Amino acid sequence: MIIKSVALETVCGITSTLPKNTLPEIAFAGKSNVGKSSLINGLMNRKSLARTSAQPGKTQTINYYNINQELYFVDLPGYGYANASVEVKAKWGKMIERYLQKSEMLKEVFLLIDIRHKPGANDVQMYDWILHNGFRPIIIATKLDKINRSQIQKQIKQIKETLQVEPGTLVFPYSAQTKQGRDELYDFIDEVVLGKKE
Ligand SMILES: Nc1nc2c(ncn2[C@@H]2O[C@H](COP(=O)(O)OP(=O)(O)O)[C@@H](O)[C@H]2O)c(=O)[nH]1
Ligand SMILES: [Mg+2]
Repeated sequence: MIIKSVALETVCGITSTLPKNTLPEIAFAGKSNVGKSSLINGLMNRKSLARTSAQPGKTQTINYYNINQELYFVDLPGYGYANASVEVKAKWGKMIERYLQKSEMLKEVFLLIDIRHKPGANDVQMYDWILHNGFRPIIIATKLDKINRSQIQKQIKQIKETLQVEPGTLVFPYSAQTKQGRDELYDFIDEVVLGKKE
């Protein structure tokens, strides 16, 4: 995949109607601070179009990035930040649920997990939620540069076991710092989402 154009096309608030897109969508979900914005920026080849860590959890919006007029990257609001109120959490839940249920062009959902840590209860819940809405979550294990090479397989195994993933579930390790793993993600998007062969 070669990035020719990117644009933040739609920002959806809590109550806004979701856009009726005609291009395929790929969604990115994960805990706040897991590296979602950094991954999206990395994939888009932009330093900061997707905002990184300004005020985690402040903006509860769904952001649609139009990539090459070919597909959308959809940045879902993060979860799990410590001081979110019950009200904010409930709104978040409704918003994600609506997105997963109503998005007719949604093809794949990526779930980001920090490669250093055992997934938490929130992550397990998100995984199950994606699954129950008819998608097979694809795991991206972020912050790959923060662990030793010798730890990678052990950490991936822990992630798979904790989430109790379906057999054959794909796990892509990724580093926003070195961009390691990016080509594998581009290939996956090309082949599975866009149906292109090399
Ligand atoms: N070393 C390293 N830091 C990362 C990586 N990805 C994200 N970060 C850092 O982790 C913090 C949170 O990243 P961000 O992309 O804003 O996370 P988000 O809340 O999930 O969107 C920022 O300080 C990033 O620079 C990575 O792959 N490696
Ligand atoms: Mg972010």
